[in-house]
Amino acid sequence: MSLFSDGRRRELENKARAEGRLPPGQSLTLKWPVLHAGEVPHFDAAKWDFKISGLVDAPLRLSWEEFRGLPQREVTSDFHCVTRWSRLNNQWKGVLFTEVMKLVSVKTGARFALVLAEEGYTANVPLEDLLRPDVLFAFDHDGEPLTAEHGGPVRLIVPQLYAWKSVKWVRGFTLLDHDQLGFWERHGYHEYGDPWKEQRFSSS
Ligand SMILES: Nc1nc2c(c(=O)[nH]1)N[C@H]1C(S)=C(S)[C@@H](COP(=O)(O)O)O[C@H]1N2
Ligand SMILES: [Mo]
Repeated sequence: MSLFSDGRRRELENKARAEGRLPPGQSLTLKWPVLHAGEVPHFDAAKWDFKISGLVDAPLRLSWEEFRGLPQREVTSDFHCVTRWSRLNNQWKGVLFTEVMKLVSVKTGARFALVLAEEGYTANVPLEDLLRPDVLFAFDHDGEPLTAEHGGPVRLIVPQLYAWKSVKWVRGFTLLDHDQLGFWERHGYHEYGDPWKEQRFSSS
């Protein structure tokens, strides 16, 4: 990185810190690192589906065309990775989590979701967190379709939690009455992951 661009980065970082936009222990990146376990999966629209299961009156399965055809919204939010970088003001476009929830009838007792992705990646998130108005299944980032390495064609975005909860290549979720640990959470990451409380690792 050139001295000029790092000077600019540090200037913006100080501003973000002063405005309370940077959680503790995070530094600002103007780039967008790529981070995931395993390979970038191959996308085949004909085989792709989105499934909602668990504590719903009837399980739901949507094809790519059906999912893609749901009403879309734009949301701007910040993205905080547990490896200590934050990327601010990301413009996401996609289907709000609450929009998808209009298609199912949730059974009483549903309190957690296990979000499911290609290749067996999972992340657990309380249902209450997913119902926030800025949580969405994003197709676009900063006006461009998401690249495959960033989770395209569609990824979940949960801005208020560390980015490992923002599941790339998402394929659905299961609603549960208890918290079931996902991939990183089983490997020692915090079960909730609030960046403002630095909930990076599990204490147990
Ligand atoms: N399916 C899947 N989603 C994932 C991951 C992964 O390994 N697999 N890694 C998570 C982590 S740790 C981070 S920081 C973000 C990174 O997203 P990015 O590569 O677009 O920056 O994706 C999250 N979503
Ligand atoms: Mo991460």
